[in-house]
Amino acid sequence: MKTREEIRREFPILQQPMNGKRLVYLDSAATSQKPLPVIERIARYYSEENANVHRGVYALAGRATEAFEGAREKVARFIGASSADEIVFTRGTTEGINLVAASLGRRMVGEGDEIVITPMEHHSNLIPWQQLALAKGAVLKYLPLQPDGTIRLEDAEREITERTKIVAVAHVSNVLGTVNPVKEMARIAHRKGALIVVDAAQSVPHMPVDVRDLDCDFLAFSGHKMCGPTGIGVLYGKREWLSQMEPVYYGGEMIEVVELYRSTWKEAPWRFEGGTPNIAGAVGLGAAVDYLTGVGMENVHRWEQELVRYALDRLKEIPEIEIYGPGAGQRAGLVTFNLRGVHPHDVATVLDAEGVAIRAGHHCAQPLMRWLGAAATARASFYLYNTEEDVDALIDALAKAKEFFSHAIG
Ligand code: C6P
Repeated sequence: MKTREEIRREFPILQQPMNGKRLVYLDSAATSQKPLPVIERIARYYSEENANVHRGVYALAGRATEAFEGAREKVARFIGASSADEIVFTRGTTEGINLVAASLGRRMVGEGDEIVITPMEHHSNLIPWQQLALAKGAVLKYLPLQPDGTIRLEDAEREITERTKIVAVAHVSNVLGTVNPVKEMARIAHRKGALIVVDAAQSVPHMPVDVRDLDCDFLAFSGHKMCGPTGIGVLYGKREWLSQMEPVYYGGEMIEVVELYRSTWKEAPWRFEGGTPNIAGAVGLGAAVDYLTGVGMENVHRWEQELVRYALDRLKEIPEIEIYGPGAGQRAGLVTFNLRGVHPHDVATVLDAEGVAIRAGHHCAQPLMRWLGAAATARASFYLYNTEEDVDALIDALAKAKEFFSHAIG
């Protein structure tokens, strides 16, 4: 097994100093850094394989198609899908969820039907359902949040009813770090005749995820948060759903026969991939999957759990810090917090001067910010290349911020 330092060395960007300090990158929930094998694979694609896919009859086009479809198979294996046909390449989580809402959602949700979500959803898994409910006269229901930022299955049992058509939930909250019981929620949804859409943007990169074990109907995630490039993501969908869904984007690549006044579509997943896809992105994502599989997702998860426990412990050394979200047992590898009396942007600016990169803002979860009673928060998020030394650097920098803003903290 590779050591933490060996892994860190595989990420070229982390080798450079930042503001004269060792770069401590604690914003992987926003986007992860990329290891050399992924960067090299994308370069090799453009150096040796680049052509458009699915249409060329020449050898180079065959190579590009093989690389592209090979990546689809890698992704399918990575998340335990039954077959590569259940993997739709998208631009990212946002596009995947919008696709389900715009295609299946528009068809199956009617007036008075219910869509059940939670207040901890990222805007990407909130607005598509909100707008669908508005367009259809459907009821958007929110499961209540407990004070520690978790949801209870008994509430799901009560709120998901025979009128519920869709349950949409984050596997892991990007703000609270809460790991939601999606497997149990899938069981409840199915028992009531609803389907479940899982926003896995913050889970697939960090823990083993098996879609057949979860028994979710759809699951969306982004390549750029899991060591892959930006602009590529995945929508997993059970074949029984994908095969009956209408396309959302019309154009090249997705058709079977086009006549003057009607057209027919390719099978899923290609019918959802209108236009030239992000071929290099998919190939890079395939390389990211290989890389993470090489490290082992169990190892990634275990390491992040250790780091987050360590961070939660050390943050207690600064009593002026308020931490949001559940305890270490039900929390993924991120910590959201505020330094009392100080705007998180100011905290992040002081940390930046120390080479520590964290995110500050509303994290695309404005309803959740209102629930927390905070205009914004700071967030440190961990990945496989972070070390305890990084957490120590965070704590040291926070101690400096506390010192610097002591007048405001009082
Ligand atoms: N969250 C964060 O810093 P895209 O932008 O489509 O790759 O992913 C959207 C998305 C959806 N769901 C969850 C739970 C997410 O965390 C994100 C992205 C980033 O928290 C950017 S706001």
